[in-house]
Amino acid sequence: MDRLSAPAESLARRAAVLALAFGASGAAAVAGSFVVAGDGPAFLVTAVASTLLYLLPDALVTWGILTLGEYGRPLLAVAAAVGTVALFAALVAGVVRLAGQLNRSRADALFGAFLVQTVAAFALTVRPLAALAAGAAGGVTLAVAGRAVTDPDARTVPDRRAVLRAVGAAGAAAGIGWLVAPRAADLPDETVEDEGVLALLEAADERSLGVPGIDPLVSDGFYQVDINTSTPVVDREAWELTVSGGPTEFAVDYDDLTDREGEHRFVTLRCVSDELNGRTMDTALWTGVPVADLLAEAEAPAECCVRIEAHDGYYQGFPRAALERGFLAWRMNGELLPRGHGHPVRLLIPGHWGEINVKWVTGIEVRDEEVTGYWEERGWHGTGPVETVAKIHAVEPRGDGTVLVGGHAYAGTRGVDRVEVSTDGGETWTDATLSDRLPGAAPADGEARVEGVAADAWRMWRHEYEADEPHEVVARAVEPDGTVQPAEESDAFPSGATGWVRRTVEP
Ligand SMILES: Nc1nc2c(c(=O)[nH]1)N[C@H]1C(S)=C(S)[C@@H](COP(=O)(O)O)O[C@H]1N2
Ligand SMILES: [Mo]
Repeated sequence: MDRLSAPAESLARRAAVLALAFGASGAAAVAGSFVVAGDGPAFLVTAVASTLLYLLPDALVTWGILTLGEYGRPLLAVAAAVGTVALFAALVAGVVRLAGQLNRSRADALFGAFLVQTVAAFALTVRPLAALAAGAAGGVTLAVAGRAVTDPDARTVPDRRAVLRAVGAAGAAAGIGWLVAPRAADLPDETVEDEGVLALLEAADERSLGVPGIDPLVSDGFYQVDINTSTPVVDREAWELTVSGGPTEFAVDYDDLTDREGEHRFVTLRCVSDELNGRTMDTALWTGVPVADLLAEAEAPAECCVRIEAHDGYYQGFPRAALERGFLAWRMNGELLPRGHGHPVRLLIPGHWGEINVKWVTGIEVRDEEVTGYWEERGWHGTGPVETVAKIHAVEPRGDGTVLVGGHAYAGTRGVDRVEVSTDGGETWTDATLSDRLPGAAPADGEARVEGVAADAWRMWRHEYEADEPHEVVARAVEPDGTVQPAEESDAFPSGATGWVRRTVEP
């Protein structure tokens, strides 16, 4: 064997073994924090993901939202997990090296590793217990890896068993985490057999047009968009909504609110980041009370503007007039409002982009000047009324010379009166079949054009026609006053996508 290559080879081996052992220590720190924190805000990966989201340039976050869509969240989680393990591995590697340079003992090196991981975890999460668990798991993993890994004086190459022991320790921490980590308790099943709700859901079912591949009038799965890397868990017993800005501060708790007789409204939500033919638009039947009642009780002064606050640190500002037509909801399709959609109580603002429909709402403050919201500080303009859209989510050449197309159309509280379809790229137009309007309560000021009709809900459309050549199908919605959905195309950023949806059909 070549004499010269032997030391170089063992150096490389030593480096590789050390990297694996330190990596295992970093992974164990992550697992240790999971044991105590579970999938909550004290979990290291969640904290790193939130920090990343906070530090990343706004343009990059916006790009991520628009191009990654629903994959953005899991990708961020994976990147944060890898980054956290690497960070905590690098920290212990640095400490062990430093201990060697300072001629400290192995015990000092181990204690230093424990300390640096605990302090780093505390800095990221501000939770002492979860931070201690992270440092302890990381330190123990390093200790079991053996003398050759941590003894600053050791010149020997750690054997393969050192890595196996370290990986085993990290695996054990992960296993314990999987078994004992706290999980948010399921919401109690308090679905009430409310006749009003049942009748409305049945009406929605009956009025849905059967179009294969698209949701009925009440969405099967409601999209979720928020700034959180783990869904907030808010205890409804401790929850309170304060209304401030008036002579006296006013507060309601969950029982105060839900003891009131709730009304049921069908409301559609659409995120301002929704692409023209995107899928972040859905409809549910919500149970709650008008915000106007609460504002009156709180004797809120007649100022122009409001700032809304939420449990997750999210905030929004918009004109008070919009809030006056708003709704505070605690049920969704008859069930308790799910955690992901704002449990225990969320705000619904008719006809406006999703972002001001604040979930986990905790505060309403009346102000005498405009307030800038979370997304507006990041370049979006999403506090206003929605743009009109007719989506084309079903395109079905039937194979017998006919084609079925269909989708949902939404124009906020302006309402959809007709949907027109063109099968020649926009030359000629035909009226599509439209679902009957959904019934139910309307916003407080009677913005609904027709009494007893949901003022802020989408409609479904479908159209069947004959075609045997490839062609382009186009759809556009028309409002009751004759306003046609604008043809001019613009991107979702910053104030919502516009234009007509076009799809190529090959029968
Ligand atoms: N507290 C809070 N409320 C929030 C958000 C948030 O991040 N935090 N996101 C808003 C955005 S951008 C949208 S589009 C809607 C989405 O509501 P959903 O998740 O119930 O569909 O919630 C809004 N309310
Ligand atoms: Mo949104």
